[in-house]
Amino acid sequence: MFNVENIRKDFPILSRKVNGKPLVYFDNAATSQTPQQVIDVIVDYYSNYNANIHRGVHSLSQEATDKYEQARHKIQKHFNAKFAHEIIFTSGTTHSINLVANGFSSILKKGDEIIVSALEHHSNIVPWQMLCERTGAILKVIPMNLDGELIISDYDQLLSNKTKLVFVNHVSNALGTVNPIEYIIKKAHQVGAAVLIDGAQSCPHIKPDVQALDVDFYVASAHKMCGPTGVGMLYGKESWLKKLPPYQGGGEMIAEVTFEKTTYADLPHKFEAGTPNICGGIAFGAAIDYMNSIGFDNISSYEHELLEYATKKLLEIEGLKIYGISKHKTSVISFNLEGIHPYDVGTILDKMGIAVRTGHHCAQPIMDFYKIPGTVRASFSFYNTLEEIDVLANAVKKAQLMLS
Ligand code: 7TS
Repeated sequence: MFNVENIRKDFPILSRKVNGKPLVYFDNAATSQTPQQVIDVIVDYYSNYNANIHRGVHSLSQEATDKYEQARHKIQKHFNAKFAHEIIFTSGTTHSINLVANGFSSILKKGDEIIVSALEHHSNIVPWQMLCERTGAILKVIPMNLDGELIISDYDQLLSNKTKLVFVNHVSNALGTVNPIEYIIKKAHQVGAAVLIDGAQSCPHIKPDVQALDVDFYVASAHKMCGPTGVGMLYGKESWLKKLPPYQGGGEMIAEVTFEKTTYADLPHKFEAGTPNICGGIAFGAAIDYMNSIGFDNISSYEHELLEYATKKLLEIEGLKIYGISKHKTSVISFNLEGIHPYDVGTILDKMGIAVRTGHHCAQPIMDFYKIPGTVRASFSFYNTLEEIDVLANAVKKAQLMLS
């Protein structure tokens, strides 16, 4: 049974104070908090079996290797990948996207087209612009509407036999919109294009099935799913991962090295040069176990309740505008108070112990679309409560009084 008070006991940080007030942590889209179960795994690693992996014959190295590879299998199972070697450990979503973008340097030709959406985080824009500069490929953009949704009929128009790759996020970090990725993937495949889905903001709320989606690449970061920072994953279909060249050269990614020629290791090691974030990978597996023990159905229905309640409470405040009002949303509310800069609101909320993000959220094109400098973003997780939303709504009212 889902019991938020019991769940909160798993998160030591939630009982601390900030600026003399109980912490209300509403910056979950930036990074999630870490439960004791994951902290224990990190402490256990450094206390009991810290060793480099895939190389030592000694017992500690074997133990660390086994745990790291078990984590890969947990991630495979969670995302329903066909093979464990289709899961590449990376340092996070940004690294995963750059790995794929770099690989496509040797595939794209001048005049090929690639499609992005207007709702992206900078990390799913800039690597592709860099790819276009290197190859002469052309970047096309699926536009958005005022509700913060993609205009899908325009996507249909952009697709052609020149399209080689489509990359969109599953969920927008700035607005919380859930994009129709099933349709986007199906349509891209009809013209022979590959699809990368940025799952950084979906994976904390939704359990994606990469085989059912038939997606070519799916990427995520552990730190948004109750895991540590500095680790994430790239899922790639085996056929694509075999086709892409390695991203970085170094130890562990080779089969044989001579000064004349080097051959590369099989998947997944071909993409995992150097000593990885071993503890992070193992803790990522533990974070996935933790989230599954709560259950993604429970998580999404409870977070939906938080979203509905917060939307209602915040809209009671005169002069408050919410950006992103799609029916298909995760628990993110981006808003502004009329005539007041979001940064000022965020600063006052912090004084009251409430953590939100303010600014452009690394999604400047969305802010440009709305002609605003940024928003205040409150993003909720399954360990937040309705009472905390009351605290937020009251604090926003106070901020409005103080600032207007
Ligand atoms: N893609 C999306 C959709 C994101 O929300 C983020 C991070 C990234 C990629 C990059 O992930 P990283 O783990 O490699 O940094 N988003 C945010 C955010 O919304 N606030 O802080 C970080």
